[in-house]
Amino acid sequence: MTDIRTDWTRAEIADLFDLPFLDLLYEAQGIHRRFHAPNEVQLSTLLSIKTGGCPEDCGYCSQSAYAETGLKADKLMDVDSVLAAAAEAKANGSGRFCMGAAWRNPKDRDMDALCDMVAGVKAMGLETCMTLGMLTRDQADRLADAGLDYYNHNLDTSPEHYGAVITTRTYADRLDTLEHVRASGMAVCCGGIVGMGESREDRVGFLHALATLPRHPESVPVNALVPVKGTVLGDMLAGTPLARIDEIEFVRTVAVARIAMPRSMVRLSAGRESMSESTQALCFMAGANSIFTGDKLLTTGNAGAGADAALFGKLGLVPMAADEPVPVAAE
Ligand code: SAM
Ligand code: DTB
Ligand code: SF4
Repeated sequence: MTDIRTDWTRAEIADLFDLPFLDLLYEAQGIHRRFHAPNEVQLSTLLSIKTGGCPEDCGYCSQSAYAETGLKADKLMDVDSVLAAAAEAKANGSGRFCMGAAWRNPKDRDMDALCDMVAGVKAMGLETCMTLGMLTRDQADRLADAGLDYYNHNLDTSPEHYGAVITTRTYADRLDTLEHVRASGMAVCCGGIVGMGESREDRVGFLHALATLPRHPESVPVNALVPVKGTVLGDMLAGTPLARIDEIEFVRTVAVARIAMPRSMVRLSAGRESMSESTQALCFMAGANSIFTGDKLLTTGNAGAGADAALFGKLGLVPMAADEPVPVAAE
């Protein structure tokens, strides 16, 4: 059996989820140690370069025009302000700068500014990542040529649960964008959200969809829903037992992602601010080896540098060197 498999069956993924918790963690940690430095964690910093007023109806998102979150819709930031934020992220020890825009897709008229941002951030010695919605092949090529290392585009959940969360773009649309990103030679960052009221079977389907892509994403963000008041999901789940994902189930999801996609970086993403140190430590044990740093994600809060430094100190974790080559999976 080769180590990296893209032929996982749903039953195999479901069986991993069903393992006794300690067996699951033991297996995930063993795989983690074969493929990754056990105590190194990659650090990424997010910046919302275009906030709010998004035409998509993603039920979790504070930036959707369908949400009543009172968030002001901004225009695309200017290049210099983005570069100033990137310089600050670098000074704070981050290795990757991820720029997010609340768009269905970038307009061609935005491409010059976006490429300037990528080239400028890259010139600082940071890895570059963008998440701008759907991309055409031409747009992906332009961003890749400008020096974009990673493109983030999430599948978000299982194909079955997807329609309960988003109706304005399809799963197939997302797969098309991922194909364009791959074809342009960039590394793929693709994951999703747990805690949206989905079932265990949906979490199985979500990881199955990721682990059976033609090539595993180099980066797999696992977000725990940050329930935002005024969003469909934030309001629907408020006050219900589903309002927050069970933390053991969250750790299981991280562990199964690690086992199914051994080489990928698994990022403990949104939702960390409200997670105990012990749960985060279990996530690292389960194979998470990347986080977002800083006190803000795109629009919501994040753990912050002080809390992270304290946690890393307690656990003996160290930031991953930022100068390792971007690991685009070779066939
Ligand atoms: N507009 C672009 C897109 O959706 O492709 C990029 C930005 S979007 C905010 C990136 C990802 O953030 C989403 O796919 C979703 O997985 C995650 N996300 C957004 N809001 C979230 C929330 N409230 N809690 C957890 N994750 C969230
Ligand atoms: C991802 O999967 N998580 C990040 C990143 N990709 C762009 C975004 C999390 C956003 C959390 C909600 C917010 O701050 O608005
Ligand atoms: Fe728009 Fe992205 Fe938010 Fe969906 S997740 S509403 S596409 S910003």
